[in-house]
Amino acid sequence: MSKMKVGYVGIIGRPNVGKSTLLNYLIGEKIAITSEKPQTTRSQILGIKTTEKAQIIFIDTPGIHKPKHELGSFMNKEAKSVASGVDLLYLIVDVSQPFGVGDNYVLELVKRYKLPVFLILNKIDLITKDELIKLIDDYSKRYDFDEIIPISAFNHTNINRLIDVTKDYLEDGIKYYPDDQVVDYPEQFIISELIREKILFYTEEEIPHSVAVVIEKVIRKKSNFVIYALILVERDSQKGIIIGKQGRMIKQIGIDARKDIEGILGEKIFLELFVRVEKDWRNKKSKLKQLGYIPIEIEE
Ligand SMILES: Nc1nc2c(ncn2[C@@H]2O[C@H](COP(=O)(O)OP(=O)(O)OP(=O)(O)O)[C@@H](O)[C@H]2O)c(=O)[nH]1
Ligand SMILES: [Mg+2]
Repeated sequence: MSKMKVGYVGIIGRPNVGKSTLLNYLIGEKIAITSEKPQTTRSQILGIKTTEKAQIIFIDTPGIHKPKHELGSFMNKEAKSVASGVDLLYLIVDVSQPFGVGDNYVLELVKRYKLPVFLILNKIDLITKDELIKLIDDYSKRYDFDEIIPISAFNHTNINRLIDVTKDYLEDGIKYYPDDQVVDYPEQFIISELIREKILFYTEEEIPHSVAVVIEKVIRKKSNFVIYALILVERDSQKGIIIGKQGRMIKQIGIDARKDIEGILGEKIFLELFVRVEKDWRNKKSKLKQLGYIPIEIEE
């Protein structure tokens, strides 16, 4: 068998810096949802990239933030625990945002892991060359990063270089996954995530974060799939907003989600959406577990 570079890369950073956008481009498929709103990703998402000479397993994580409820605490644990199983970390930052307390928190965390760290300066399409040079200078004083790589996940700038340099940090080994496998999650996961993505897109303020989506039933019919999904919200008022005037909002969410889900499944589907109020679900541990947000215990 020919030699291959094989290894795990953890993608870590604050919310909204472009971690999932980068993951999708690295893998070449939409395997994680993205949005303009922070705290989109809620759990680790594994993406497998296999080429002739390498298999790199990327693990996207929720953005690290100050948690306001149990779901937020779960998301932070999920992010931090990635460090225990990877060979290399990508610390992603958004160059269009000033360095602040939150950035410092994540940086201090990453320093403790004793792993090689690539500082990835994302969204360079939003700043000038001079600004970028200054940022690289500032960041190299903060920590001795193994690599500093400016990219635009959105415009696909410099990603090939990122992949090339990554391979240099991986050991020769044997593939963990078959060549055609790109994710390790069940199809139901991405179906529920795509519905949540449309809700994130169409709603504002607290609503995007107060929503969870559960796939209740999938029925295989001769000419299509029928998918029944339940949207959980925390309050009656939120239920009203998701449904919208004369049901217009939920209809639109359904239309958009259906298109994306059909793209992924490669088949026609019929999507039935329901909304239910589940008071304060983000603070209920048993409910979180039921929804698949199962905390990983990590030793500090
Ligand atoms: N201009 C610009 N926008 C970008 C770039 N990369 C990502 N974005 C945008 O940044 C926003 C956040 O992207 P995500 O990939 O969802 O960010 P994330 O880090 O996964 O966020 P969380 O899951 O909340 O932690 C989206 O609106 C993206 O389109 C980039 O290189 N340039
Ligand atoms: Mg994300």
